[in-house]
Amino acid sequence: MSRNEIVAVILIILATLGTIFGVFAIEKFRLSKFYTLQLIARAPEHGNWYPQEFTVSYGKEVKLLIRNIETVTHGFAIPDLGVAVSEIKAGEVKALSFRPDKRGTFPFMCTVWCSDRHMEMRGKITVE
Ligand SMILES: [Cu+2]
Repeated sequence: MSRNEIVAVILIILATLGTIFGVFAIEKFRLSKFYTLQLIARAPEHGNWYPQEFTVSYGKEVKLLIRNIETVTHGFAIPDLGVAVSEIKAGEVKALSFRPDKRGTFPFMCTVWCSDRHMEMRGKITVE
């Protein structure tokens, strides 16, 4: 390969990496601007909720984006705060918002029987 060809290859690699990182950066910015948090829904044997614990502010609107990256349906509920999404189908993304009116740490959980370990598909939300 000539020197020019090597330079060309390096430039192509840099342009490709730049595009990939750029897309991720935009996605991250978009999420942080419009949503408080992105929650990934997975059965316990595949990683469980991610994050499994998170903190939000009392009285301030919380916008959640729940992403079910699996091939089974999940549900979502925070009973103490009166929040529930009955079904998040495989591959589906659901947005919801609520205003926490209680301080403390509360459990959230999956509400659809999704695996043998469904009962372990739980997490904790803290309102402070
Ligand atoms: Cu589930």
